[in-house]
Amino acid sequence: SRVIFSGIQPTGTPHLGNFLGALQNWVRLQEDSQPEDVLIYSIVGWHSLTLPQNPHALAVARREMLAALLAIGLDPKRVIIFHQDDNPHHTDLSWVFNCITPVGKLRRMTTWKARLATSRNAKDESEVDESMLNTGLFTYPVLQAADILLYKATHVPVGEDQKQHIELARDIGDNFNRTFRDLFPLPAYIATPTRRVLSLKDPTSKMSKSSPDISSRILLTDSEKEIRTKIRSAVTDSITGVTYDPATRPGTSNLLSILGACTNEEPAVVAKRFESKGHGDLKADVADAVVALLERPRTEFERLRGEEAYITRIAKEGVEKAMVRSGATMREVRHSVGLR
Ligand code: AQP
Repeated sequence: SRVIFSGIQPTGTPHLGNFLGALQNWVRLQEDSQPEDVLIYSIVGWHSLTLPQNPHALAVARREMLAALLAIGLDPKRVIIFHQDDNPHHTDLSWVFNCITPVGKLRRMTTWKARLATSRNAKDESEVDESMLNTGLFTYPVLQAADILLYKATHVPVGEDQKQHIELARDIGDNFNRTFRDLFPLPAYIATPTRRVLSLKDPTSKMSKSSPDISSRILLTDSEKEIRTKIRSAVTDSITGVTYDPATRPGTSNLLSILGACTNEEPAVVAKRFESKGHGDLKADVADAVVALLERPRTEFERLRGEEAYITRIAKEGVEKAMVRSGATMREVRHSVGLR
């Protein structure tokens, strides 16, 4: 039997990248699961504090993220959905893990290196000083390891950008097992068919909730009109014709992989259909496909976001189920380290 764990930060409305890179797969796993499998999906509020958040906006996004997870088709009768910050065991285990994780290992995380580089716009990473970045950003992957291992997860479906963090979680679990006792199965990363969805405005970086440019991403809640406008204004290139070449034509290739994700085809195969056509035709087809893909989640979300009492009840039932499992693990952990 499998224990599947994944999480998403309540840092804003989920976008097409979150949906194709992670959330759609969460639903597929629910549909394909066996009765003995356990699926646990968490809204990881503690993680979102690593970057400055507007407290009011965070509170709204936190509640709406739960509505969004239900809107995409996750069924709280079949999977555990809960707020990480409702369950104190996550920070408890994260502390234990902090105490067995070398600083050098965290310095090697590419997400940390990227933060360092952008914070100083530095060319040479070795010259950057860390004094301006908060400690939470640095130890974030340790908290993520705790999220996963707390439930003794065996499989973790996340976007490609998170792969190195799953390897770290395996490392930390292995370290605990060898230092204390064999407690944690080592989790495997589950790849999603769609890898990285890129920003519509800067196709060298990923589509992201926290980008200040709202037209760089398509939200799960966007209307048909908004989706069409955003895709029409997506940055491509001035080369005639359509070919799939992510290195030299990132914008065009991003549109091809979005369309391929919707039609279940390889982007290079999609490109063949547009050989004698132009960017305008491609964008029109991408827009049609995305509108169709997001139609149901969007209407469901509009319906659910107003159902406050229902959302609150689902959150409460979810964390109760989660804590039965995490409580058992924390008793074992405390026993193992000597804090009984
Ligand atoms: N552009 C993307 N393409 C494919 N997958 C993506 N994911 C995020 N962006 C893309 C995947 O979505 C899941 C949830 O992500 P998260 O909320 O935990 O944080 P993130 O990866 O940092 O996502 P964002 O949208 O960029 O949020 P902010 O701007 O707040 O940091 C993960 O499985 C992730 O891989």
